Amino acid sequence: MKNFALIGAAGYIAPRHLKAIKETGNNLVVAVDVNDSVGIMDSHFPEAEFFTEFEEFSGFVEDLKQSGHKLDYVAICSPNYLHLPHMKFALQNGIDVICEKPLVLNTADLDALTRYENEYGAKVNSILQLRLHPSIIALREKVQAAPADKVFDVDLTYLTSRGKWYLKSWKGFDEKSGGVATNIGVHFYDMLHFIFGKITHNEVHYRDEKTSSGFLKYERANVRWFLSIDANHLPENAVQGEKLTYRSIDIEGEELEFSGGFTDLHTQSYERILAGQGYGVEDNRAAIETVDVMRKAEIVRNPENPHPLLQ
Ligand code: NAD
Ligand code: HP7
Repeated sequence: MKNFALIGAAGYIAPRHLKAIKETGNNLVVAVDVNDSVGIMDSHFPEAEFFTEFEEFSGFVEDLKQSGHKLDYVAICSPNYLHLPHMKFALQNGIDVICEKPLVLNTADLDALTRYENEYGAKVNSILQLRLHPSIIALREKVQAAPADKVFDVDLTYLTSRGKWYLKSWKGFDEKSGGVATNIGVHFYDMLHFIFGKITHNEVHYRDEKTSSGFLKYERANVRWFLSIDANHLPENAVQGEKLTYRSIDIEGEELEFSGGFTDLHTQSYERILAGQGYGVEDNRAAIETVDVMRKAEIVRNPENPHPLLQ
């Protein structure tokens, strides 16, 4: 049984980590969050220690280490801009990391992580759950079975509506979340790289606080993409879940809708990590570089390859 700490226990995604720790037969020793709405912990680990001050948390973790009970993993569910310092804290204590996406905001931060891994002998693992989605795996196999010189024409539409709260939270501030293409898009840029190979071209056609669109070339695909958290863009056949989403990949007229099937992917991610097969720093590089470039890119006016929703 492995011993865990959790950073960001009061947030939206933390319950999926609590569930994954429990379902993989492991133990939560301690959690920290600046917000104390963490009653959810009782459903999984009623005995766990909890702190609202990072200093108290870090003292506790260091004491455990000195008493010969070093933690095995620190799971990180804090806001994106805090991933890097929180990962450094774990690595410096020789503890492996399981960190939410985006692993870091800037490409250069990946090199810092590698330095810390080497210096302290601990490993970074990330949550790239779309790589475990059955529809995505099937598509990857289909692409790999096609003639090697086949380049697919792809339209990717990723619509996931959010209320007014989103822009008022840390997610609405570029310096904290990286903006919508980083915070939400990073999943599908990683997925596109996973399916279609190396990225060779990256242009941005539109960018505001709720919506972003552009054109990407990979070894095996040309992709017109459109991402929005604005409900006004949703089509009539959007999937009605807790709210409306529409996640679709159109490959030369054949549509793959992949709005469902997300629920257990965190537990599967943990299973892989615990088996030593986690996605590490370098697995994240392509998508982190993609969003890093997108944040700084000049907008292409009158593009040759606009996504249909932009026309
Ligand atoms: P959230 O705002 O709901 O939760 C973040 C939590 O971190 C909050 O409870 C906040 O109080 C806490 N926090 C802030 N500063 C802290 C600090 N210094 N120390 C300790 N805790 C601190 O956000 P969320 O949606 O849960 O997102 C958390 C992370 O998970 C982000 O990196 C996000 O990108 C990622 N995420 C991933 C998925 C996915 O599909 N894999 C889904 C949602 C969020
Ligand atoms: N929701 C909340 O209640 N709180 C939140 O903070 C977020 C959502 P989905 P996920 O918005 O930051 C996606 O669209 O897939 C509500 C991204 N993941 O299915 O869980 C929401 O309003 C993730 O990287 O959200 O998360 C819905 O009612 C990104 O950080 C419901 O939860 C996150 O949005 C489900 O909404 C975000 C993927 O796209 C795979």
